[in-house]
Amino acid sequence: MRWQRAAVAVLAMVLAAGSGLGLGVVRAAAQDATPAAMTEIAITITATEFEFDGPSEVEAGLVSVTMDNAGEFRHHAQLFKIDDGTSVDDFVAGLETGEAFGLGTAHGGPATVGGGVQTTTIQRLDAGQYVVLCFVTGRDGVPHYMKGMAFPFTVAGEDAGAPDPESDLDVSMVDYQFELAEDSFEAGQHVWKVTNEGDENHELAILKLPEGMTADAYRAMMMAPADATPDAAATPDPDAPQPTAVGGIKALGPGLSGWVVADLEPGEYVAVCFIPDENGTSHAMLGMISGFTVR
Ligand SMILES: [Cu+2]
Repeated sequence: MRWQRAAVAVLAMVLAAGSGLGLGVVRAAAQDATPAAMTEIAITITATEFEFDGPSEVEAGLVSVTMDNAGEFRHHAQLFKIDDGTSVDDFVAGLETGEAFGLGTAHGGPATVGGGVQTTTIQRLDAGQYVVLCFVTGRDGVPHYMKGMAFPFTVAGEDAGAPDPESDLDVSMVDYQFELAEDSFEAGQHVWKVTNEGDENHELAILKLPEGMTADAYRAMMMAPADATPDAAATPDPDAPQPTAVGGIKALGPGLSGWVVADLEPGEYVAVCFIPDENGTSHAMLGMISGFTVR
């Protein structure tokens, strides 16, 4: 409840900044220990079917990004920094062929959650042109970014050099596995520092497994070839309880770190990377599924 109110307050500040200063640089003051207040610069991106809304200009530095999924479908907010000399339109057009991935750098952002859920990640953004994208794909096979969920914003100014957020769980991602410092921890808010130490883009999606499903069972389900589609864990029995996407951090380029502010209830979970390799094989199928327990 406190979290929701704070996010509304941040959104109000965003709107106030937008109306008072034209499309001014957004800077929210830290107020309490809510996820958005862990950094001096905080933005909220609202996801609905099928668009994003958020500030068009953000101050450079350590930025907390809260995605408010105000829609009914699952959405995420993948940040990309677009290389100088490439337009947002050209970048988005190049996503279909994969060409775009050579024209920008994956910079994290909140991973998939269901409708009505807010989720926060923190990442260091330097000046440049960015775009937020949702790659979630419905039954029609059309990714949401092609339906309008591609939102450009610019980052301006110099990174003031705020220290990294304090984290209590470190995860490194390599090609192709997760290395979790701990695989069992207590419920409540934790800050995960996620670092890509591999040579490819990786993400850390957090899925809560349904009662009775183990990480091994989830892995076996994903390995069933026809069912392993990105961001849609299918099972042979369509009525069987499904894992629930509860956040995490979207793809980070090699060498980058991001922070996940996770508040998980007790249960069995998996960390999964659904990014495809050059042959289109999900990293999940190459080993990027790690089980963990929240007590
Ligand atoms: Cu990966």
